[in-house]
Amino acid sequence: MSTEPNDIDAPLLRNREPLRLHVPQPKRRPGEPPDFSDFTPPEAGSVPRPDVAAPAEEMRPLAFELIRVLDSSGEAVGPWRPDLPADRLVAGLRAMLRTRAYDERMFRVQRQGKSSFYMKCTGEEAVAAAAAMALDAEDMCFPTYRQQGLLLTRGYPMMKMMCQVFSNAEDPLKGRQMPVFYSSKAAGFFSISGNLGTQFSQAVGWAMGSAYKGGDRIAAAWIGEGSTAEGDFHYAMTLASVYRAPVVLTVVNNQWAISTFQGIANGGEATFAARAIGYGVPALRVDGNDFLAIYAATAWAAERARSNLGPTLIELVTYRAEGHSSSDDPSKYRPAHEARAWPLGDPIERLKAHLIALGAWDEDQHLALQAEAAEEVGVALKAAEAIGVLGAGRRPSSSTMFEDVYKDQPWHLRRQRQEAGV
Ligand SMILES: Cc1ncc(C[n+]2csc(CCOP(=O)(O)OP(=O)(O)O)c2C)c(N)n1
Repeated sequence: MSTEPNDIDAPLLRNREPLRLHVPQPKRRPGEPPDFSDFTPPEAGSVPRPDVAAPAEEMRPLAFELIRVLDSSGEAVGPWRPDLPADRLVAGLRAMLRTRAYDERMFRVQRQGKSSFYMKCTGEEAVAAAAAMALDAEDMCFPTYRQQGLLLTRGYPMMKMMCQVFSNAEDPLKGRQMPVFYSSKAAGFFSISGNLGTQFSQAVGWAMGSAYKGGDRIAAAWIGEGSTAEGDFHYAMTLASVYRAPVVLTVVNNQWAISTFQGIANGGEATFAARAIGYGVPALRVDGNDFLAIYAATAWAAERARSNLGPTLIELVTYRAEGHSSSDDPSKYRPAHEARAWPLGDPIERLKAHLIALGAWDEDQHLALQAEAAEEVGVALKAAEAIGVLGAGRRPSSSTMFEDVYKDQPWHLRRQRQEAGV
C-alpha cells in the first residue's frame, strides 16, 4: 500500500459557502432613530456584593451583570449602596457640576479661537468624580483625556488647567503638551498620554514598583473601551494578574471610540469586563452614570488592592453625550439625540434626584450650586485669559524648549540655544 500524502482519502469540501469576515455594525446610523433595545439595564440593587477576598472564580458572573445602586425613583438600594453622609453626596454633586461647567466654558473658548483643541466628558462626569472620592488622595492616577474631573475633585487649581489649555506663560507644562493633557505629580495625576492604552501598562508598572518598595500607595488607571483593542491592555492584564499588582483598572465604555462603535473593539459577543476572566482577575461591570455605584465599586477594588489581593477590572457602562473632541462631529456617524435616549440617563440628574429623595436637597440649592460653579469658572477664566490665550498675550519663553530633559544641559543644547538667540 502506498503511503504518499496525495493518496490520502480526504473528503472534498469544495461546495462549502465562501468564507467571509464579520464586521460588527452599530444598530443605527444618522437619520435613523436611536435604538438601545439590545441594552436592558437590570434593576438597581439586584447584583450581589462578594467579599473582597472571594476567589476570582466565584466572582465571574459579575463581569456580565450591571451593578446599580440608584433606582429610577432616586432611592439608593442593594448591597452595593455605600454609606455616604449627605454632605459627601453634595460634594460629589458639586464635583460633577464643576466639571461640567468647566467643560462647557472651555469648549466655548476653543470655538472662539482662544485654544487649538478641547475635549469634554459630558455625561461621564461621575467616572472621575466618584473615583476621586473613593480613592485615597495619595493614590496615583493614570488618566486619559476624559478624567479632568480627577484634578478638579482633588483640588488642583482650575486656573492652572486653563493656562495649559491656552498654552500661555503660566502653563505648567510650558506649551509642550496637548492643551488638555494635564499633568501634576503633587495631585497624583500622571501625565496624560495620547497613545491609547498606555495608562494601563504604566499604572501596573507603577503599582508593582509601589509593592516592590513595600509602599502603601495603590495605582488606578482609566482607558476607553476602544483602547482595550490595544496590546497595552493585554500586557498590563498579564503582569497585573501574575504579580497581583495593587491596581484598579477601569475601562470607560462610553459606546464610541471617535466614530467607531464599541462592537468593533469587542465583537459584541461578550462584555469588556469579561476580558478579565481569562486572566483570573475579578471584574465588575457597573452603571457608569450612577455616582454611588462607581464609588462603591472603586472603593471595593481599592480595598482589594490595599489588602494585597491584587488587581480588579471595572467596566463602567456610560455614554459619550457629545463629540469625541472639538475636532469631531458626531452627527456624521450616529443618530441625533442618541444621548437623550441613553437608558442610564444623566449622572448629575440622578445624584440630584437621590439627594432630593433623601430630603437633603432642593431645586433652589441646586440652582445655587450650579451658579457657584459657573462663577468659579468665570473668575478663573478671567485670570487665565489675562495672562494669554492662543496667539495673544504672554507665552512660555522659547528658551524653555531646551530645558527640563537633562539635569545638566549638554553642550549641543547650549549651542542650539545660542544659535536660536533665546
Ligand atoms: C495607539 C493609538 N491609536 C489610535 C489613536 C487615535 N485615537 C485617539 S482617541 C481614539 C479613540 C479612543 O476611544 P476610546 O478608547 O473608546 O476612548 P474615548 O475617547 O471614547 O474616551 C483614537 C482611535 C491614538 N491616539 N493612539
